[in-house]
Amino acid sequence: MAQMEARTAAGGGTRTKVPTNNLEAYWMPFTANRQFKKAPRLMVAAEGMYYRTADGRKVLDGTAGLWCCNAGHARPRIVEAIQKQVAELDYAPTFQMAHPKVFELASRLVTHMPTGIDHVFFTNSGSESVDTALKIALAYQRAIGQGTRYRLIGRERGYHGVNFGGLSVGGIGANRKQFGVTLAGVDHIRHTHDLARNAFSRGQPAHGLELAEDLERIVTLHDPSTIAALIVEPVAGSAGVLIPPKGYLERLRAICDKYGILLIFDEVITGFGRLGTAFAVDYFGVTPDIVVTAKGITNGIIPMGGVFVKNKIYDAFMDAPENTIELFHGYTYSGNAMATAAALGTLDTYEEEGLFTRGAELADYWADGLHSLKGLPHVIDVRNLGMIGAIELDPLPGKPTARAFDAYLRAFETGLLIRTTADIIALSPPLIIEKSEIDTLIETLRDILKKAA
Ligand code: PXG
Repeated sequence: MAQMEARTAAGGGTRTKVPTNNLEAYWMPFTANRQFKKAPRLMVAAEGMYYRTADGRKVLDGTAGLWCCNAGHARPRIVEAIQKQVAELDYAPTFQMAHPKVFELASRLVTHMPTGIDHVFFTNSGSESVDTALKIALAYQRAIGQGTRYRLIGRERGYHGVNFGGLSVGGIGANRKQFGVTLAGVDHIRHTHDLARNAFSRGQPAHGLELAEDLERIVTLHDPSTIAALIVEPVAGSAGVLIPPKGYLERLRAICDKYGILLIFDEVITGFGRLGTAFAVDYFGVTPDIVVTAKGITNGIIPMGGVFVKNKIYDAFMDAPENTIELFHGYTYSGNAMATAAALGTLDTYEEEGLFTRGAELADYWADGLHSLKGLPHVIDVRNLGMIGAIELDPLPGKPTARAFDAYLRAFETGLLIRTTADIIALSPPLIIEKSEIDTLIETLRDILKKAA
């Protein structure tokens, strides 16, 4: 505040001091700012499965924050790790030097990856992880003498963050249309959402395996010699929880192998136990070449991401003379000491509490609860996988998104945090959720949907 007063005085202008509780200065991300600021929803505390709002209400966290607090809130191991770290070593560069714990973290993380994926590059978010993965894919193709492979292929309705690489391979029109320019040399395969054939599927839908063949169309169109990599979310999250049809990811893997295309799985939401396995690679038994992660890596507490690569990729960069910087890429906070400590505390929590597999124990109960909502007004689909759930609503005529957003507001008032995208309600509770809390979540939703606009 003192700084702000000083600046105003020095400028000699007429600006008045901004009160500390003014909501105007903060330009909120992915938010209807003016609507929000008229009736703000502010969280002031969190513990376990619950948030506490500024007006003192408890809100059950049905979304693990934004798909990230997989171990719940205020977990002691993580709190202690961060507190200890800040007092011991707050920051150390990781360019041409480092701190010991970041090696410990990398070594521990790769033990949760499939055999042959033994290296991880750290970033600070999902968006940075995606762009890092795309750059590694391009540089790898050059390193192995395949420099004509410059194209990056994504999928319609895919979400890969908001930086230019991720935006380009992403397939959500609303996220792209304000910006015009995206990367050149990008194409998209078709998405797999097909309610006509798959509505109310429990787990992976039965229909749609043939949509993987759309990659063959792209290959024919552009020629394989121009394609570096395909990036997909094993389960698309942001676009409204699109679950891959049976056999689909396996087929994508086979086509990529056939043409020397790298397969990148964006596991920013599926990673760290969301499906009842450590990663989606285990759930589906499909091993990509690169695995993109973020969010749950630190339980969402300190920004961090990790890009895991197959040994053949890492090794391809290690051919040059020893004093060469192998990859001209990195962030001031890659492997940041505080994020590293948070990640180690998070990994301790996941491992000690068996949270990577807890989702598998709860998945059937979760699916039963979700599918009991079939038949409620305007519910046109219920879908689930692991500890992910989605309820798709028929949009209000002429007012897309309004019906789901109304449900979101009423859920919040009733004490339940859900997430909506278009007219789809997405659910991804912390993996520490108890069955009784699943009951509360489902019954609260049932009440809200019964009275849907
Ligand atoms: N990839 C995927 C698959 C994601 O889900 C990102 C990349 C980008 O991560 P960062 O850390 O840069 O935001 C994401 C992020 C939602 C929602 O409600 C999902 C995300 C972010 C915010 C909201 O579905 N996913």
